[in-house]
This record gives sequence, structure tokens and C-alpha cells, in this order.
Amino acid sequence: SAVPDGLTGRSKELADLLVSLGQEHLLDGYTPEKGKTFFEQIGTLESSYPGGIKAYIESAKELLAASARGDNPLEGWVPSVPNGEALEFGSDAWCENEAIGAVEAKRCAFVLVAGGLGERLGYSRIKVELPTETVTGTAYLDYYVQTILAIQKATKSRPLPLAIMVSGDTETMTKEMLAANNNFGAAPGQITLLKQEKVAALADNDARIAVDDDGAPITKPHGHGDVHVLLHSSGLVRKWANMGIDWVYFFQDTNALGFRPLYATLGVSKKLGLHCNFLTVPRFPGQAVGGIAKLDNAAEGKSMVINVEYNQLDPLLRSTVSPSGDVAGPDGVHSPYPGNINSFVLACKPYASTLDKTKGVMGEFVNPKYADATKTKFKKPARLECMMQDYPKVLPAEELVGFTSVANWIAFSPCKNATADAVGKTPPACALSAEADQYFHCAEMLRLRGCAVSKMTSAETWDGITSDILSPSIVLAPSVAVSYTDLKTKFPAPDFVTISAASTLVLSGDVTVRSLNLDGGLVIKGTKNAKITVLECLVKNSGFKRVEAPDDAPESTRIRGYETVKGDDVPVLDLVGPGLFFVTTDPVTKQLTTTRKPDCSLS
Ligand code: GDU
Repeated sequence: SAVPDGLTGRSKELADLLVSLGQEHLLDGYTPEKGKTFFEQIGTLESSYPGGIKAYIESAKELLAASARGDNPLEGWVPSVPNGEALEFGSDAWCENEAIGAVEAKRCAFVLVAGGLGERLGYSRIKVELPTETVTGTAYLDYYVQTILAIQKATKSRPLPLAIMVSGDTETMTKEMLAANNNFGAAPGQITLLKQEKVAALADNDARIAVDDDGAPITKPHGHGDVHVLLHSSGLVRKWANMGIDWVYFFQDTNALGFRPLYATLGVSKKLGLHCNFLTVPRFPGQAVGGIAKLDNAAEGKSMVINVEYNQLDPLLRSTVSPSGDVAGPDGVHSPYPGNINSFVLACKPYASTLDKTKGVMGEFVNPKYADATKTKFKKPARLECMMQDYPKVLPAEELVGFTSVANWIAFSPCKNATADAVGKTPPACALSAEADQYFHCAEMLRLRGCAVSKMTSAETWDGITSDILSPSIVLAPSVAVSYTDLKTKFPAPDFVTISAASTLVLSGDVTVRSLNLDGGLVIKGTKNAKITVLECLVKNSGFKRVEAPDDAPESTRIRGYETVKGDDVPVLDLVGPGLFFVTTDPVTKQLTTTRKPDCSLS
């Protein structure tokens, strides 16, 4: 037998298992010195995958055979554009849905998938530590927790749970980041980390597990679909359902805009009784986001609304309804299929029941890069993968799956591509474009509100990426407003708000802007129940400037090419409550003054 002598207990069981699965080559280089680590690795592969290594190998053999035959996984399915709820930002329909969602939000839990390192971005560390923009430097993770805390405060709810899926690549750095920042103000126990394990990489069509030079099994990420297994095996979703959570909002690691439509999306879920509601944006042909499609299978009498991943959409369309493939639809610009941004809302209780039945297992796929036409050898080891947005595939036909579609500028601008690769891409989806889109997002909301916010007259270019929306650079922290309805109350008299194109405005906390004329920079931050009113403020100064990043700048700065520097004359007001604060320009001295009164509503 290939089982080394002298093994006992769990190691012996695992060795026997490997032999029975045709994986005895893993034991070839076995030495007692390597034994402990080796069997720990095998043990993790066995325990972390539902059904263990046996189930993984069986699934792999089937999928590899299908791939070698060239089977089309979507054979028999015909796509069409599904019906969904299209919402125009700020419209009556938008605000009606926000009003419903504002009630539902107090029963919402959040799931961030952050197990990926982001090879495409060319950043060596975790993506959630990147700054969302360079005026405040607020990291993505900080921004997400701030948003959840702001929703909690606005809806007067108890701590809303956040689960973060990490992997071996991201776990330590994510933990360190949370610990160093006191969980960004989240309550003890509010944030739960779930760790996804990697799966075995496979060397050939017989699903023999690949080994490295030391004889250890090579492992690779299994994809964000693992989140459902972990939410099931940890008991978290069941616990949430039992504590009265009704909705679970899933989102990805670098999209700070994704929460703006949350209330409206929850409103749609509630109104239409959706088990699954994808938040979507118009998709450009060829863009690296999946398309939401209705798929009908006449032979099987089945139909579903599902994400078709970007690399599968073109071949599917070509082989069925559209010989020209993934091209623009009637508007001549966008694909007719709504773009999946992997932000979606599941109804918590039906989700928990589904997990009880499926254990969270998602359908898998494999994408081997073959060395030659015989399709017997791989260029490098392949592994099975799964995607979280495939969830509706496990639902029975009567469960409602729909989507909410909103404009790109409201909901989606991730930081995924290295700057050099982003040049020429539409959209670039790099650090600069994500930052610029966030400034534009805030500026545009204020314009829609009726404030006079000027636009840049000439573009800026950094490391080959050009933008004409980097200024004015407006940052409205989640604590100012999460929904548009809330934002309107913070700018009650838009006729009296003017912001020049060269300006930078940062507001954080409970700030109401009644009248402001800004040409330069202004930073107002309120904490600890400081209620701030900006009244008759006339601010003119040198503002903020973007300058070339120095060579010794941190990596997160170097990947964008510039940094943002505050002018010495820019006022920064750090107002600590409790109390009512009035920020005004003194008519005589022309200086910005702050007066404070006790907040009687607190006593
Ligand atoms: N992730 C994990 N574990 C993994 C792989 C990825 O947690 O094993 C996380 C990443 O950290 C990230 C998210 O999953 O937060 C998405 O990963 P990618 O950014 O690599 O995903 P893609 O860009 O390939 O595509 C996904 C969807 C698309 C579309 C797109 C939008 O598959 O349909 O929604 O995001 O950004």
C-alpha cells in the first residue's frame, strides 16, 4: 500500500482516504518531519469542503470532463432581458421606495466578501484598507462600518450585524486593521469574520491534486460563492433570522457608492416580496460585470432570472438570440442586460430556510487553461470555483428573483484595475476613477437637490488616466446622510448653497447646511452628538491641491500617482458635542466663527 508505515489516528485515516481517491501520489514524498503540516493541510481540505475531498474530487472529475468535451454549461437556455424596477435617482418613485426601505433598514444585516487580494489591481495588501478618496483618506472598511453605524443611528436600531468573509490571504491584515481602529466604532460582537479556506488545485483531467516542490498540495481560492456555506455552517443567518433580521445585503470590497441605493433597494424588495433582489447598473458591452438575464429552458420547462458572468454572456448570446454577441442594445451605448455589481439583497428568513436545505452549496465551474488541443494537459493547475451571485440557481421557481436598476453614478465605481491597465478602459475602474466618481456622486446629488455646484472646465491627468470630475471634491460622510431623503433635510435651502469648481468640502456628522458660499476648502467634522448648522458662511481660501506622489509615498498613494494636500488657510472644524454649533462668517471680521449652545433636547 502507498500508505506510509507508522501512521496512526487521524493521519492514517486521511492517508487511507487519499489512496482510496486515487491521490496516492500525494504520499510519495511523505516524511515524518513533514507529517504534521502535511496532514493538517489535508485535514483542512477535508473539513472545509461540504462532503470532503471525496465530494470535491468527484465534482472536479465531472466538470473537467465536461470542459474537455467543450460542453456549454448554458446549453438549452435562451436569454432575454428580464423585467425589473428601474428607479431614477431622486424621483418620486425613488423617494417612495426609500421611505419603505428606511423602515426595513433597521432589520438588515450586511455581508462583505473580502477574501480576494485583487491581483488585477497590483496592490500587495488587502483592498479594504485602500483609501476611498485622498482628501480624507477614509479606508473602504472604515467607510462601510461608518455607513452601517449611520443606518443604525438613523433607524434607531440595535447594532446591525456585519459579516466579513476573509481568506488566508486577507484574514490577518483584516483583523489587524479592525483591532488597530477599535472596529471603527462597531459594538463588541457586531462584526463577525468568516474565513474561507482554499481548495485543492488539480493537475490533470483525473483530478489529481497538484503538489509543489516540497510535496505539499497546491491550493487556490474557491471564489466568493463560499460565503453561503460559511453563513450556513457558522449558524449566522439562522441566528439573524431568529433575532428578527429580515434582509441581508451582500456587497464587495471596493465600491463605496454601493450603499446609496440601499434604502430604495430594500423598498423594492419589501414591496415586491423578492427573495433575491440584484442591484444593477447599465452595463457596457464587454465590461467585466455579469449581465442579469432571464433564461428559459423550453425542453426542461424551466425559467430563471440569473447573472450570466461576463465571459459567458457573449458566447451565450451568439449561440442563441444575437449573432453579434455582447453588443449595445437600443440606446447604442449599453448592453440591454442590466449589469450585476454583486450587491444584492436576500430576504433573511427564506434565505435561512434555503441554507438549511442546501447547506449553502453553490454550483461550481472549472476553467482549465489547456496546454494543447488534446485538452489533456493544463498550463497550470486548475481549481473549482463558485460565485455568490449564483444563489438564485438553487431556488425553486416560485421564489421571486428580481432586480433594481439605477444609474452608474449612484451605485457603482469599484477600484479593481491597476492604473496602467485601466488606461483606455470604459469605465477605468481604478483608484483615480473610483475617487473621482465619489466626488462626482456627492456633487451631483447636491446639484439635483438644487445647489449651485460648478463643474470643472478642464480635465486632469494622472499616470495616463484623465478625469474631468475630480473637482469639486465633495465628501459627505455616511453620518451626514445615507439616503437621498435624509440628504435633502441636511440641505434644506439649496438656493443658498454655492460651491465653486475648485472647491473641496468635507462634512461628517450631524451637519445641516443652510447657507454656504464656498470657493476653496472647508472641513467640518462633528462627533458625540454635535448638531451643527452652517449658516451664512462665505469661505474663500487656497483650498486643496493634488500633487504628484513622492517616490517614498505609501503604496496606496503610488498606485494612483498623486496625493491631495490641504492648503494652510483651509479651516478644519472638529466639533465635539453634545451641543448645538452654529458655523458662520462674522460680517465684520470676515472670519469663520463657531458658537455653541447647549442642546436642550438631550436633557
Ligand atoms: N472574493 C472573495 N473570495 C474569493 C474571490 C473573491 O471573497 O475567493 C471577493 C473579493 O474580495 C471581491 C469580490 O469577491 O470583494 C469580487 O471579486 P472580484 O472583484 O475579483 O470579482 P470580479 O470582478 O471578477 O466579478 C464580480 C462579479 C461580476 C460583477 C463584478 C462587479 O462576478 O458579475 O458583479 O464583480 O464588480
